[in-house]
Amino acid sequence: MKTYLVTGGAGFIGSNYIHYMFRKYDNDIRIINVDALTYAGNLENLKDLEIRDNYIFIRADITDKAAIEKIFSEYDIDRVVHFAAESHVDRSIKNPEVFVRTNVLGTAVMLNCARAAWEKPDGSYPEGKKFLHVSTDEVYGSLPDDGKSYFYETTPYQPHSPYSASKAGSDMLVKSYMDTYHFPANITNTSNNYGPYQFPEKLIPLLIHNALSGKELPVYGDGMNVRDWLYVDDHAKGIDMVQEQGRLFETYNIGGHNEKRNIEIVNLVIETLSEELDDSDPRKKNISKDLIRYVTDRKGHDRRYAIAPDKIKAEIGWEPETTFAEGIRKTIRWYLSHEEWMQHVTSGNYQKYYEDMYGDR
Ligand code: NAD
Ligand code: TDX
Repeated sequence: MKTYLVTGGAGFIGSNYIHYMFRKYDNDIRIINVDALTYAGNLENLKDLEIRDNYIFIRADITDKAAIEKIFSEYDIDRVVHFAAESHVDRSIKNPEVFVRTNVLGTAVMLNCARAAWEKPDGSYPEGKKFLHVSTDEVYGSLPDDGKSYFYETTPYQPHSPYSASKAGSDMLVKSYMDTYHFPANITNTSNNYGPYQFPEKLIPLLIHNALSGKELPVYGDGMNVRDWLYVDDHAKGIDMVQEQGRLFETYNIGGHNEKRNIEIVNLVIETLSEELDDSDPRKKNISKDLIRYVTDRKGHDRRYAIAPDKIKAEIGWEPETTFAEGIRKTIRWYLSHEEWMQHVTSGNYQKYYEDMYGDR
């Protein structure tokens, strides 16, 4: 039985990945989820897994070297899947330091502890020990709005936001461990994910939450920025396939040629929500394009992201399975049937966050 150490497993992608892995491997794996439970970490996402003997949650900060060392000494870890990060670009513009701390220092601690636990005296590593670093396409910077240029694994790094700069720093550290210590790792750079359990600071759940509450839908700038959307389960599958079938030391871009302008997303969310709500639902009458409000643009707003997933397709055979029309409907249905989840995450501090972020836009 393989033992996985998953960092950031209480967040959006991490929790979807853990669910995916138990659906796929059931009792053939053990997962240790290490998460500091910041505002973005939510154990409600994993509630149904608590009865499992092969699921362990440990609350720890990845920058806490002693805590991470202890986990490696107590468990014989085969796989690390490293999600834990500060992940929201707007927050990074307001408060960059915490991004450097968690994303750069935290990754250094994870790498160091894994290396200390795994490396043999001759500098080699036991068969089967693998570290996968989950990163973003934002490290590559912004593409021209031409609909035909793409991010490849060989595209030079040109991050613009403090978030993407900190992720680029973490990627470079992983690369340095591979080059210097022959450390057994992979990096995945992925486009915008969407799906269940995403915190409503990110575009799609924010739109769903605001529309259902009859609140304005803030669109940054001209709404024509392009993002390349990937359903989170397809990402989870890609991560597992890279770790099991990919070549060690390689980077793989994960994305599915699903480019949309932000305003298209806004319109699609409005249309799909209207279709999904019963005519008798009082929220339905508020949901219309009248809610759209163009607001001050994000500073340094990258114009276009688009991944070329050629390498992962050719080498590993991964392709996304969920079309955007299908994925957005599934996502909206999930939020409509998890109103309590949304209420819990939007009470308290979320109100203050929203006021700070959008109050003066
Ligand atoms: P998220 O913000 O939803 O979750 C992050 C998780 O990390 C939370 O559970 C949080 O509690 C935990 N965490 C934060 N700081 C920590 C610390 N110091 N120690 C331990 N745990 C800590 O993020 P997400 O959207 O699920 O993203 C996961 C990873 O995927 C990140 O590395 C992100 O850069 C990357 N990524 C995200 C997207 C996306 O569209 N969301 C796309 C590409 C890559
Ligand atoms: O209120 C909003 N209005 C708006 O127009 C918000 C929150 C966003 N936007 C725009 C900004 C972006 O062009 O929508 C687009 C998507 O924004 P986010 O959901 O904040 O995602 P993005 O900045 O593209 O970054 C996401 O994808 C890459 C994740 O948050 C990152 O963690 C990941 O690395």
